[in-house]
Parts: sequence; structure tokens; C-alpha cells
Amino acid sequence: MSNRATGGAGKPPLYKIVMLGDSGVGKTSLVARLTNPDRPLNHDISATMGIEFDTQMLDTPHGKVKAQIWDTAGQERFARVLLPTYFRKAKGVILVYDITNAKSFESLAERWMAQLQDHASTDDLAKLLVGNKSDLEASREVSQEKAQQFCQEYGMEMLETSAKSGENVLTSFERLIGIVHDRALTSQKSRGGIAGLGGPSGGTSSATPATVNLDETKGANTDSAACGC
Ligand SMILES: Nc1nc2c(ncn2[C@@H]2O[C@H](COP(=O)(O)OP(=O)(O)O)[C@@H](O)[C@H]2O)c(=O)[nH]1
Ligand SMILES: [Mg+2]
Repeated sequence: MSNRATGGAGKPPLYKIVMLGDSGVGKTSLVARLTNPDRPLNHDISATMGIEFDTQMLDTPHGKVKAQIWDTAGQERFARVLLPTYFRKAKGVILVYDITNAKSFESLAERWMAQLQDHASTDDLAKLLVGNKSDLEASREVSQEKAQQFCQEYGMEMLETSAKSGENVLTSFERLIGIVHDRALTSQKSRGGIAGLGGPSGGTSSATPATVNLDETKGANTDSAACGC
């Protein structure tokens, strides 16, 4: 498609997306697989407290965009006090469960969707359901049918991924960011095409992990996390 809808010579728009789901489902591994595709799965990812984000360029049908991917670093129970910061200006969310862990799937409806509704302007937020650990088919506890039902209920798409093999990892992030970008372009058009999407982005085009610690979250999002959206 020749439509360069991102606005010619300008920098690609930056969109914040957040990872959500129980501890252990593979959120950090999925982000690591996306940003460092050649590195083998790290079975001992050190858990710092707080929030981390990585930035990654991604392709969409309407040009390149930069995704700023936020992930809870460490135990998800700490995320509760950080939720407002976590969701602030987010345009998309990846809801992750582990296909070998029924409890992690139930948590989506019982916990994570409720938190989304409490803390995020949900009209604005594109959602994607991801069932991770598809390489562990023999231990599957959550059927695809069950996950599809959930998707229909909440009006979102789903994919099964493996952070271990890499299956569908890039596709998942591209799918979500594609929806986010489409929505932004649509609202840009309806406002006369002058919306300041993205703007100058923080970080570099390579993956630059950054950590926001508990103490720093009051001012988070103001410097390197400049979303401008
Ligand atoms: N077999 C398999 N293991 C995975 C996969 N994704 C993550 N893991 C493992 O699951 C554990 C938790 O992963 P982690 O990314 O820390 O989960 P998080 O707490 O949601 O960030 C780690 O031991 C990972 O190596 C996957 O797709 N397949
Ligand atoms: Mg993690």
C-alpha cells in the first residue's frame, strides 16, 4: 500500500501499550522475545520491583510505528499501587494468560479486566488476548474455544503464542499496534488531520529497557516516557 499515513518525513508515531496478566504467564518473556529475538528464553529473569518499558519499531499496514511496551517488573501485586501510572496514556493492552494454567485465564475476567475498567479509559484502549506457552500443548488446560468465547464477550481478537519458540510473538504485537494505529488515524481524520499523535519520541529505535521504580512513579511518563499522545 502506498499510503504513507504517518505523515511523510515525521518521526513514526509512538504508542504506549501495556502487558497485563498473572505473574508467571510469560509477559516479560514475550517482550524479551520481541525485542531480542535471538536470545534464548531466560529461565531466571531477575525480578526488580516496579515497572519497566521497552521501545520497539513495528510495521503496520499504514507504516512504521514505535511501540513503547510497559511491563510489570517483578511481583504483580506491587502493580496495584502503580496502576494509574501504568495505564496513563496507554493505547493498547495485551492480556496474557498461560494455556497450561487455568487459573491464569480465570484471573483475566476476575481481576485484570476489572482493573482495566477502573484505571483505563477503555473506549480508547485496543485489546488483544494472548494465550502463551503454546509449545506446552501436552499440558494445556485452557481450550481455544473457551478463549474465543471470552474474546467475543469483550470484543477482542486472540492469538496463541510461545515466547520459547517465538511462535506468533511478533504477529501479536503487530496485530495490536495495527489496531491502535488504525484507530489513531481514524480519529486524526475525523479531527481534520491535525492531531499531534506520537510526537518526538523518547528512547532510541533499538530496544532500550528503562525501569521506573516505585519511588519515581509520581514523575513517571514525563521524561523518557514522553508519549505526547
Ligand atoms: N515453555 C514455555 N515457557 C515459558 C514461555 N514463556 C515464558 N515461559 C517461562 O515461564 C516463566 C515465567 O515467565 P515470565 O516471562 O517471567 O512471566 P511474567 O511473570 O508474566 O513476566 C519463566 O520460567 C519463563 O521461562 C513459553 O512460551 N513457553
Ligand atoms: Mg515479568
